[in-house]
Amino acid sequence: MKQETPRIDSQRLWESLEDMACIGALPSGGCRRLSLSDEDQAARDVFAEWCREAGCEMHVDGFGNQFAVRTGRVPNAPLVLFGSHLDTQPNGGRYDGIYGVLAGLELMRTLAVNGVETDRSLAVVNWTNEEGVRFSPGLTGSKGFAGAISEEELGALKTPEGASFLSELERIGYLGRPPAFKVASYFEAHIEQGPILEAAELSVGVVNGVQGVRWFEVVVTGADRHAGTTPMSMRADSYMASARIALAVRERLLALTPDIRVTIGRVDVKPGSVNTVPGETTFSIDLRHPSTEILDEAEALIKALATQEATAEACAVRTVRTFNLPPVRFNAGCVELVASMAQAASLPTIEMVSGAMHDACALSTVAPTAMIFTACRGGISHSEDEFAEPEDLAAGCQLLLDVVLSAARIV
Ligand code: HGY
Ligand code: MN
Ligand code: MN
Repeated sequence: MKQETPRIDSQRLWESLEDMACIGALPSGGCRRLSLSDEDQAARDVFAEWCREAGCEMHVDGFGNQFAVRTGRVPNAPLVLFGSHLDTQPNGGRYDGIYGVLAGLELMRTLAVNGVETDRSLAVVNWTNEEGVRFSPGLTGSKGFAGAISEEELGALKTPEGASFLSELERIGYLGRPPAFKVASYFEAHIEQGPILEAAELSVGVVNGVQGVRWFEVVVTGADRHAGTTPMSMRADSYMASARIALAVRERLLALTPDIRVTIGRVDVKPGSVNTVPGETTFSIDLRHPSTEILDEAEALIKALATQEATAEACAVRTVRTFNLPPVRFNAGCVELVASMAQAASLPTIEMVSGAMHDACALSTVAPTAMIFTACRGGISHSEDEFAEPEDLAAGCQLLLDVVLSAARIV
């Protein structure tokens, strides 16, 4: 007789999200838990305690990734892994990443309460430094787990103030060792962080891939000069050159294709004095699109425009690509499993490509992977205004449970 799939407890999930949001809480309702900060450590400690209470065994690997393992009937078989990240943006929301981790915990709690056994072992994971705010670029834990970070890259990973990733891991007590398990498949539940599901009045989406992401660092060099005595025609103003580059890049990339995404999120103007023409300006560019050809064309345009506009301001410029995540296609079998379990639950969905990058991108290089999206209000994320309806989060969590139970069967 087919065992009824147990139902998750929506209220318990919501309360966990609310309790977790108290750690690193900001005055306007968001969260700040930068990777490996004291707030991140506190969130990790709470997560580990909740997982132990749910009957899981905790493991930490050499990148600080936390794994809560629920042993199955066939403990040596590759396990089913699911989760996301607890670190946030500086003015982050309550759900980006956090929902995927706590939906995984709710799944473990539901199985424990109902005494459900699985063939394969299960594990919920909190990946380290998904956001890449303190330690750039992001996806550190998941890429490290996937073997995509060299010893050299790991050793060089530091905050702008010079704190090293490994020393910070040690400081918060989360420097572990490689786990012994293998992964059969990975599933990540995450808020969409975009407007598509809400506009379609859908609770959940089936994610079949992620658009490509490239980060650049642009350093514009002019000359420090007196703000009062230096005629405008005699300046090499690195900030003005940067502003010209920014506007030219946005205009020309939008002309290339309207669905490009280009963002300048960090600008550093030196010497940063009110009455000195800035001799050096450094800024970041975050470029995204589902097509590699478009990304290549856009990258060439960025470099050409940087030179053109800097030269027009008598400045020099250096544009370096610091991160490259090629477009990702998830495993067709996993995508089909998510879609079929949604259909079996009479849950209307659409298939979609993620605009945001996720730890699932790294996992997809080492295990069959797919994602589940839930709607979020106005598609707002990386903002304290981020919000998601409990019903949508519950629908996504129940779908994750149905998918994981199916993937955990050894037939
Ligand atoms: O940048 C991203 O897309 C992710 O939300 N960190
Ligand atoms: Mn995220
Ligand atoms: Mn994010």
